Amino acid sequence: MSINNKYTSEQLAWLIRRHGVEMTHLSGGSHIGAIMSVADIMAVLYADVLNYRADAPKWARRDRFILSKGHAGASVYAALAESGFFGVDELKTHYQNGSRLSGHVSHHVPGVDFSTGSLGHGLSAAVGMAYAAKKDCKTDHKYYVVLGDGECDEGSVWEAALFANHFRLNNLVAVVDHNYMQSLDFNENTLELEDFGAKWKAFGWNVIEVNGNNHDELRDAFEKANELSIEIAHKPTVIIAHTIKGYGISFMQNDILWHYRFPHDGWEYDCAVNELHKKKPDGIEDLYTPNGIENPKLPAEADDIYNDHTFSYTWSTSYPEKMRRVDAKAGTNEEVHEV
Ligand SMILES: Cc1ncc(C[n+]2csc(CCOP(=O)(O)OP(=O)(O)O)c2C)c(N)n1
Ligand SMILES: [Mg+2]
Repeated sequence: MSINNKYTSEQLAWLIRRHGVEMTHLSGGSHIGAIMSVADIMAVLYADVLNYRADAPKWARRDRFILSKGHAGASVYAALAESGFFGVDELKTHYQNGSRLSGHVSHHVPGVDFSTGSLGHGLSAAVGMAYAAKKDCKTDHKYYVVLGDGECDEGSVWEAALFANHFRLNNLVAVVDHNYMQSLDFNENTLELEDFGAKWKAFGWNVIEVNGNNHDELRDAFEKANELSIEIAHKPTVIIAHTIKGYGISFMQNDILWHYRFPHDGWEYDCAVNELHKKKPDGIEDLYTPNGIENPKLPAEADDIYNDHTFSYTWSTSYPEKMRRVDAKAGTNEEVHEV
């Protein structure tokens, strides 16, 4: 059973993924890969970690949450709607003219504390809020922020990290969705990040590394973050959540194409929906296609599926072979984490 939600985290993660497919499909909006990658983190947060009241979004004791990788806004909108902050039907308006559910995260939406989308700002904002709460001796809530790993190319992230350690912000937990990719390429072909955990450690943070598509590991990590923030010199904690971009739909996994591409009418939408239906947990309903799609269009021989669309794939020698994850078809999270 979940702690804070009528859904378990597994149910909520499925719903976030299903809404994510529909919302990007209907709007022709981007970032489905980023939504799928972060869905499990969002689900565990809203089912088991964050303290909130859907009927009172500004409740003073709520845990504050910032999705700093605001391009995955559909994931937080879906989590909020399914947690009771507003009606699930409204999700269909995402990215449409006049909708408050803008493509990137908007604070006009109930349950959202800070607008994001321009990368590199969420941690700084959370650090400022956490610092203010400490100064005001408010210890009845915490501050959570989820960043992208490519986002950590932004210098402001590291200035905020320095500040958080210096002021011993043990009321702050950052999670990095470490999917090894950003918008056009692997991180390592853009700006080298590794040894990522060592970098956070050097900035003074407690560091926990987990499989970010595994709910038990995530739950344990959040629990451990609570313990560490008190035990270890009152430091902030970062959870480095190793994920797969596009996780949950085989032809989207580890394929940079799906950062910007949306599931088009035809086999892309049909296969995405049917793949999700094969793993649908009991006790939840699919609002859009309750029984999946009966006669799904399948990709034809000539369709561009399972190809690697990362332009640097053929020339990069710096990226470890196992990290390339080119075999999205066979890839599972477990295999990837053998590295
Ligand atoms: C300041 C800024 N520069 C560029 C962009 C365009 N942009 C949107 S998503 C993205 C890649 C983000 O990669 P990452 O943080 O790893 O997130 P992921 O999609 O992999 O979860 C970029 C560069 C932006 N939103 N903000
Ligand atoms: Mg990334």
